[in-house]
Amino acid sequence: MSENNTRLTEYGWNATLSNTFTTLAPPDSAPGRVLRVDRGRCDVAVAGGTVRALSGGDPLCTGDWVTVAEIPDSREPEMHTVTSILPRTSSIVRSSSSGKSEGQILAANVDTVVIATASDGDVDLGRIERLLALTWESGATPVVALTKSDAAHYISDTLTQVCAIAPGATVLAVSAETNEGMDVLDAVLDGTVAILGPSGAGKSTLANALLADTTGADRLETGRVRTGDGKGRHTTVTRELIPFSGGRTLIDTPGLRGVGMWNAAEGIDKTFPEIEELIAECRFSDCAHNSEPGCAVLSALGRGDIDERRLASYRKLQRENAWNAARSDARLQAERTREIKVISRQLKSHYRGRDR
Ligand SMILES: Nc1nc2c(ncn2[C@@H]2O[C@H](COP(=O)(O)OP(=O)(O)O)[C@@H](O)[C@H]2O)c(=O)[nH]1
Ligand SMILES: [Mg+2]
Ligand SMILES: [Zn+2]
Repeated sequence: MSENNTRLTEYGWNATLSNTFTTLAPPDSAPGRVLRVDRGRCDVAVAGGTVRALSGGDPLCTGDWVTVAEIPDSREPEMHTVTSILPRTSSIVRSSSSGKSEGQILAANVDTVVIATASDGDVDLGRIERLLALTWESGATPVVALTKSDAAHYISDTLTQVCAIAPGATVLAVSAETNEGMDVLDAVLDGTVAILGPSGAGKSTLANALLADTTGADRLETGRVRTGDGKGRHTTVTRELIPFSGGRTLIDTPGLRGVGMWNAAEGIDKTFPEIEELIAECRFSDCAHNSEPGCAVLSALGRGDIDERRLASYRKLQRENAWNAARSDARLQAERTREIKVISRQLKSHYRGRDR
């Protein structure tokens, strides 16, 4: 690793990335990490500081490792362009609402996802399962944080309930107010950490608490109503990557209103292992678990071995995943048909020109 890349180690630069860079980098480009993306531009941390760059052709997202090159004689001084994206170790993808045939990448190269859920009100188990499926699918490790434990009435019941629906994941009760559970949370966070959850879950407050050692002051705007300047509520609008203690980085995200399943079959299976195991025992390999004879899922349900709510949640995510896959297949098909038409038109005019 070259000496002048030490600043990049704060952002997670390591020997593996260094090797990849040496192998894949276009000439005259430097390595960097995308901190945030806005309107075709991005902020990229490079060895010498942070530069603005044009995003280039492929969709980029916060957390991407890229190569950049300075644009000579650019009207904007020191404007760079992204020349390539290094292979991602993980990517958090949801179905895009924009009607494209691809999913939308929320963040790349994330090691740990904190699923923030406020524990001071009703806990939406289905939403936690949805975010678990998204996280398992991404390749990152999920940690469920039940936030605002200082304001919760039945925190131990909630903990038990959430542990039961999050097999394989760490579940913690935390409070940024009293610091309960914060040291344990800090200890289980590894590498690049993304905090996901609905608006008001306490994501930015949690991020500020984790960053406090590094930045000394609140770095991110939270939903706290500011009394001094009467400016009211401030909420996170962009995804931004910030370095913090132990060579880790943190991505605070805006509240996600919808997180549709996208190519998440494996993630869904990993979220519902008890259902997944049963499916292998169904008599028919294409069993829909509705009324088929020899259905292991239905008999387990009848015996009370699996939870009806879990099964409904599983079905909902499966249906959504299948629907998005079919929709994207249809779009891809339409795009391909369009391309073929264009090509055959070009061929026709080519031959017409030749025959003349
Ligand atoms: N009592 C209590 N309130 C909290 C805690 N963490 C966050 N809050 C409050 O929850 C609201 C939303 O917090 P914020 O971090 O902006 O949520 P975000 O939208 O997920 O980023 C704010 O009013 C916070 O003050 C906590 O640990 N305890
Ligand atoms: Mg926020
Ligand atoms: Zn079945």
